[in-house]
Amino acid sequence: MPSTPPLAYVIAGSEATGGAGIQADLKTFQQLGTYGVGTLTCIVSFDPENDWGHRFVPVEPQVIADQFGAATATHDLDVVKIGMLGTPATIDVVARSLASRPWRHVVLDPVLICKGQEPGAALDTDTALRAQVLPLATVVTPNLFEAKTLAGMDSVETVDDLVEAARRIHGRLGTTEGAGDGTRYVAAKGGVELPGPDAVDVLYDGEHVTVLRTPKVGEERVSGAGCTFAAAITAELAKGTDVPTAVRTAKDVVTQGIRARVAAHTPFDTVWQGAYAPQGA
Ligand code: PXL
Repeated sequence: MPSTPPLAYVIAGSEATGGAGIQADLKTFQQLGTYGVGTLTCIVSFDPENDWGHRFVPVEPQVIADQFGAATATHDLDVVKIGMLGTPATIDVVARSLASRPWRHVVLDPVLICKGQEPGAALDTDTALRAQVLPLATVVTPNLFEAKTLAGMDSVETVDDLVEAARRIHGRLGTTEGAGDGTRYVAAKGGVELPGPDAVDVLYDGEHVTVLRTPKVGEERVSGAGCTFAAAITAELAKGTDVPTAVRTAKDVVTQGIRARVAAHTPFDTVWQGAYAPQGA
């Protein structure tokens, strides 16, 4: 008998070492008991000869559209994560594809700058992301830098600043159309970037602020944490969980994945999604 696992879809870039990008997304989907489907937007290859800088190659817009067509014709997909897009042309085709059908949830990880891209090109990309994709998101998961940029703030240095950034970003999200009950959420990640003993994230739904804290695991950033967080939210939503519960589970997945992080020859370690087990299980 064929089975019908929950389906989780991701539109994101490849990060060739396996630590971040669609590789991290699909591992997270699998670990959380969902069937992963992926559309590739770009290929990032870190350069071991050049301080692990990012070499970035976009996928042709038509090829992105073709992948989207294949994925959506094959499966009834209604929850999608958007990861790295990288160019205005990619943002355009992804935004048009997303708008062509209804979604229960669009989880946007607003990956803004990739080391090695021209600053001018990155600015165009930020503007296009804000204008074309942000309004389609039901959940957006900026890190500190992305929160500051999307909110148009000069600095984000405290939990209060992060809450203010989340409020401002919420104002840029779309209104009721599409999403389950119409509520939109900003899950802004302080991670290790905010001072203090805890990794603090802020969830804002347009009305209520929830502050989530777990003790920091070291002070170093771990590659793939942001990708894993948004992918875990996506998988939990695909299984039918509500957003606040999905965000709590995602924080737990990332915390456990960082505790069990994978050592590598890069200057940073990477998240091990395979370590996650639901608490109490
Ligand atoms: O972690 C952000 C990220 C997302 N997607 C791709 C990446 C990276 C960072 O390197 O390469 C493809």
